[in-house]
Amino acid sequence: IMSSKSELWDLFDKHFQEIVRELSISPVNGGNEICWSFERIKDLLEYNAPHGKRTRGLTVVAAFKTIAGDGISEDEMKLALTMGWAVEILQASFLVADDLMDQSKTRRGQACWYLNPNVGYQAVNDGMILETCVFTLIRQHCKGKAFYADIFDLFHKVILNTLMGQSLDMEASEQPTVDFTLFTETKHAAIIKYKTAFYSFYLPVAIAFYMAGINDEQCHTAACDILTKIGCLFQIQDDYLDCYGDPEVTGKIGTDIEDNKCSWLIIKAIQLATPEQIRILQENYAKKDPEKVAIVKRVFDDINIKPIFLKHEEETYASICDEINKFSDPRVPHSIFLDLLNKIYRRKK
Ligand code: GPP
Ligand code: MG
Ligand code: MG
Ligand code: MG
Repeated sequence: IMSSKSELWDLFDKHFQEIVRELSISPVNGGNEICWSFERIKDLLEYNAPHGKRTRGLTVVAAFKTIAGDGISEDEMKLALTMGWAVEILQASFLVADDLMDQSKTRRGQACWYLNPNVGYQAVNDGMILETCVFTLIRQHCKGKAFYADIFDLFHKVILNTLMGQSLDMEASEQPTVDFTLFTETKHAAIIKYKTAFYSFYLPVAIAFYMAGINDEQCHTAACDILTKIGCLFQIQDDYLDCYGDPEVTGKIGTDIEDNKCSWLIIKAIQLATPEQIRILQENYAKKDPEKVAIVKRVFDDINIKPIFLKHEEETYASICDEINKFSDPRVPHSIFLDLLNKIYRRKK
């Protein structure tokens, strides 16, 4: 039916209003005495769900179309759009909580949700409300279908992985002192895989697989392996953009240096720095002072971290391409992986 990417975007965009309507009507969720509270969900959703790149949500729809082929019904298409929004709303729930934890200022070009005067720490509850919206959508739209249990379990497992990854990210950064011995490549690899890769790359494709009847462990494991590798590259880019991205383009202002994050840049810097540079990093990392942040960035520049990142990105891209070429399952065209990889390669936002 649709061919161009912008048509899919428009269709996805239009579907959001239906999602908002459904989730903010109290009879679906509970009694009328609490309806004012459900009206608030409308604001919560509209502020936090639709302003991103929508890569994750659109991936559900695009992957489902690719696997299921031209024979998909209008109902199936609608369900794919709904599940796409479920993933975008899950992402919104993570971001609302993450921005509070990271003390960020902006997200997607607007103030972080928790910074709104009538929100504050209520953002904790709002993040959890958004998460339950995901399960409302799954229940309302998938109950009774063959893949209901698989999709339900999938979300549950992926959310757990993400929370464990976020926990590791926070554990490393909430140290009272700067201790670079805690920042190892192994720990960084675990953090990025768990906090980002599963929900951002495996989840959307796995939903499409289940909807299309692909539920064997072998195929899911093989796809998950490739998709989490794409996800790790994506988070390494995110770490890089935190320092070198243009906030006008990314829509967010970096906080990793201030927050004592175990990010790809500091891991590389520790590996390449001279003892004197290590001393400077130790003295200036994890401080809210903009001058100290600038000193850390200067050390990054001095070790030429930009070209090192670009080389890493290029090599990782090539190695993931190799892995995709080795994937062989007649039900799953390589374009599902390649489109995603090409979409993120050399991204600026
Ligand atoms: C990215 O970390 C990971 C997430 C936003 C998901 C984990 C959040 C939970 C609450 C489980 P990040 O802090 O580097 O992202 P960003 O740079 O977008 O703030
Ligand atoms: Mg953050
Ligand atoms: Mg974070
Ligand atoms: Mg980041």
